[in-house]
Amino acid sequence: MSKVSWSRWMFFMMLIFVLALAACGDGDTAEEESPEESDTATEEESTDESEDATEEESTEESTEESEDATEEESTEESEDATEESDDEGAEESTDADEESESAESEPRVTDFEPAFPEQTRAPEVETEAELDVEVVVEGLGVSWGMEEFDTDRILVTQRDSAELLIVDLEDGSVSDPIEGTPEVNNEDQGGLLDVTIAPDFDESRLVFLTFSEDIEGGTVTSVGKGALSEDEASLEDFEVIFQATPAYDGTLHYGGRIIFDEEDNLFLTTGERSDDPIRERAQDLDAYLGKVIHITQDGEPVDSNPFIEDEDALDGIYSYGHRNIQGVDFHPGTGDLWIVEFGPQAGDELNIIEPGNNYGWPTVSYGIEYTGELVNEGISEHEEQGFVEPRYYWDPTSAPSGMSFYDNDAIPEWENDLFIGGLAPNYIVRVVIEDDTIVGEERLLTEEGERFRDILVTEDGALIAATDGGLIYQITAEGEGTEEDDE
Ligand SMILES: [Ca+2]
Repeated sequence: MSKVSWSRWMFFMMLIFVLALAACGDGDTAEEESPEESDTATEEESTDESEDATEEESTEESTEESEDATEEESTEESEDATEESDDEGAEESTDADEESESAESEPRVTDFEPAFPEQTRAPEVETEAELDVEVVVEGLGVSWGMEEFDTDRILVTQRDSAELLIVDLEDGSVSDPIEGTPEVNNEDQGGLLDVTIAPDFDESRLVFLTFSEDIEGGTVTSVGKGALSEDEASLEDFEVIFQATPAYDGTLHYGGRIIFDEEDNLFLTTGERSDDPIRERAQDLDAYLGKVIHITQDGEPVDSNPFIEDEDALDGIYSYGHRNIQGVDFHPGTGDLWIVEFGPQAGDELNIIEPGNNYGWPTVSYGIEYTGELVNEGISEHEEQGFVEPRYYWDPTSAPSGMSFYDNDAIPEWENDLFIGGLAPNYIVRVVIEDDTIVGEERLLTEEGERFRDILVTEDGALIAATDGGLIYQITAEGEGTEEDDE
């Protein structure tokens, strides 16, 4: 061995030694720092983006920007987390394995333990049927609510312009705005919200709308009704039948979904108006904020409501302790009323609604504040504190919006599954339920990059999804929609 090659050999040996030292150091640091790191990341994400980002869309631009930021950061986080857990040995890699089976691949935002194993991160499932995904309409605004009132023809609300439109799913045509709709406050999350039709629509022609309304003292979530004229050009004799008081000087968390029950009464969902301390009113029975409300078609409390005998409580209240309920539907198998409510940072909840129950917000939550601070004192357990446990929660957020059970057999494997629009992350969530337990989760249309605002299942079994970007998607089993063209 020559002198030159000997010194080269020594040099490489030294290099390897130094690198090995550096690697050990990294490993230790990573292990110690990982909790802190994730806290910091959480705080960073939340402070600026939080409210603007995931949920509160003050302006379209800032929303898009901050969502992108959130996505980028969380992708980086998850890569870091994966690397760390590779280095860290047995305990961590078990966690990683568990997570890889779930539809959720991003790391948790919180350290909370679920009350039961199936309460979060259900195993990933995959639709076997080949699907046709078609954009039927484009160029609309934020389409907040939809209702099929005639075969393949749907009423669609435009949140910001407060227009009510008729969309024909067969030819993609869009009507002129229907006259006679209410004045709304369309700042931030406000505007024309949900739409449904009376069970006797064929005779009464009654259309029910929810919207955010300016009244003395601020804004409220309101319900009104009017009759669709025979020529479908106007809503006649529109009148407000219910206002979810008290008014509040804010423009966030209106809730606003409505659905008819089998007795032809309405369930209305509200929000707790977001800010601290007004949000505390979700726990109060003398306020309609953060509630499920049960009213007749004239806006009167339903006789059987749980607090009708309680002199200190509002008679329309059906359940309470909710944050911002953005989706509602009846389970086709059990007949139970399910809702999805938007959590703070993580902690979005799927709940089964029973009369008189308290769902815990803002006393308990599986999420944390957008600032990264704990909610209340950071109590996640609901049942131990006397509240109803959510059937399921998301951590990190699925940013849930409108939802619909698949009450149809056109795609047999979807029967009785629940579909929920995701705003940020942008996808449709499919939830598989057995005996009120979530046993599977799937994310659909993840590549579209659209914020999915509402979901509708047509009589024919098409899954319709409306987006904030002005699109309406129609999803069918392959061949269903275009059978004649194909053969
Ligand atoms: Ca809760």
